[in-house]
Amino acid sequence: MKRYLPAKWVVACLLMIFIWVTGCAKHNMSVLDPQGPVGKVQLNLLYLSTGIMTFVVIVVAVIYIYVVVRYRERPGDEEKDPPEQVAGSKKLEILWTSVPILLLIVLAIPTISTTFTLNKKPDPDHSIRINVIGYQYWWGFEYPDYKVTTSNEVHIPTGKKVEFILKAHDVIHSFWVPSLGGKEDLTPGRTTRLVLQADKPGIYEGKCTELCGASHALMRFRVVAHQPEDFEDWIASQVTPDSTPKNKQAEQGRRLFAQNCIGCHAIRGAGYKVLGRTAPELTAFSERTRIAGVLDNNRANLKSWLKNPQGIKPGNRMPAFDHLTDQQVEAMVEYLETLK
Ligand code: HEC
Ligand SMILES: [Cu+2]
Repeated sequence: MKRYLPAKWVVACLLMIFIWVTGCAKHNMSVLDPQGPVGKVQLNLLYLSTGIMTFVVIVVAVIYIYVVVRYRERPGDEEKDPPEQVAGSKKLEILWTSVPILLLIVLAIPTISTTFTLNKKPDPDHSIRINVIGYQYWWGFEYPDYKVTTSNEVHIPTGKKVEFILKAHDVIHSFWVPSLGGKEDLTPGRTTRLVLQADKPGIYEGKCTELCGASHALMRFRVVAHQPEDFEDWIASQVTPDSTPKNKQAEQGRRLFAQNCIGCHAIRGAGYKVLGRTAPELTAFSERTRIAGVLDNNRANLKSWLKNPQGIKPGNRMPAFDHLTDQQVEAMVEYLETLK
C-alpha cells in the first residue's frame, strides 16, 4: 500500500491535536461559556469580529484560488506572450477602499458602545464594591462597606454587579476570571476598575495573567458566587468570626501563631493585639477551599505548606518553618483548620 504521509508527520499531527484537546477539560475557565452578562456581551463581540475575519479570509481565499487556477500557465503557452499589464482601475480602488471601511465601522460601533457601557459605574444600591490588591503571588480582597478582608477566595452575590477596584502592591498583575468576563491590569500607583457579574451560584476560577515573577503561573484565586441571602450569611460570619481555639492543641497553635506568624498574617477575633498586613488574612481559614490558591485545603497539605512554602510556590514571600517540631506544626494546623 502506498503511504501518503510519513510517520513523523502523523505523530506530529496527533501531538498537536492532543495539545489542543487538553484545553477541553471541565475547568470553568472558558470565555466561550460565559456565566454572566458581561462575559456574554463580550462573547458576542468576539463572534462578530471572528465572523468578519472569517468572511474576509474566505473572500480572499476564493479570489486567490480562482486566479491561480484560471490564469495558470498551460502547456503550449508562448513565453514571449506576457499577460496584459493593467495599472489603476477606479472601480477596483473604490471597492477595496470602501469595503474595509464599512467592515471596520460595523466592528467599531458595537465595540466602542459596549466598552463604554461596561465601564459605567454601577448604581451603588444594586451593586457591591470590592478592593482587590495584587501581591507577588496572592490576592487580597477587602469589602469596604462591611469592613471585611479575605484572601485568594472572593465571595460575591449572584445577580448583582460587582465593582472590583484594582491595585497592585508590588509589580504589574492582571485580574482575570475567564467565565465572568475580560481581564484588567493592576498597575502600581494606579487604580483600575472592572465590573463583573455572575448569574448562577458556583465557583469560578481566576488567574493572574501578567507575568509577575517566578510563581506567576501559581497566582490563582477563586470567585465563589452565592445567592444574595447566602452572601449576607457569609458576610455576617466574616464580621464576627469564631476564632477561639477549640481544644488544648489548638490553644498551643494559637500561641505559636502569635510567636511566628502574626507579624505577617492577620486573624480577626482571636485576641491578637497586632495584625500583620503583608500576607493573606487567615480569618475563618478552615472554610477556604484552597491553600495559597494552589493546594486543596486539608491538614496534610497545610503541613507541607508550613514546612516548605518555597517548594510549593517558588519565590513567594513566606519563609519555611522547618525549625518547628512536627508536634508544633500539627498544633498550628489544628488551630488554623478549626477557624470558622
Ligand atoms: C514573613 C512573612 C510571613 C510569615 C512570618 C508567615 N507567613 Fe504565611 N504567608 C506569607 C505570604 C507572603 C503568603 C502568601 C504566599 C503566596 O501565596 O504567594 C503566606 C501564605 C500563607 C498561607 C496560605 C494563605 C491562603 O490564603 O491560602 C498560610 C496558611 C500561611 N501562610 C500560614 C502561616 C503560618 C501558620 C505562619 C507561622 C508559622 C506563617 N504563615 C508565617 C508570609 C508569611
Ligand atoms: Cu501576578
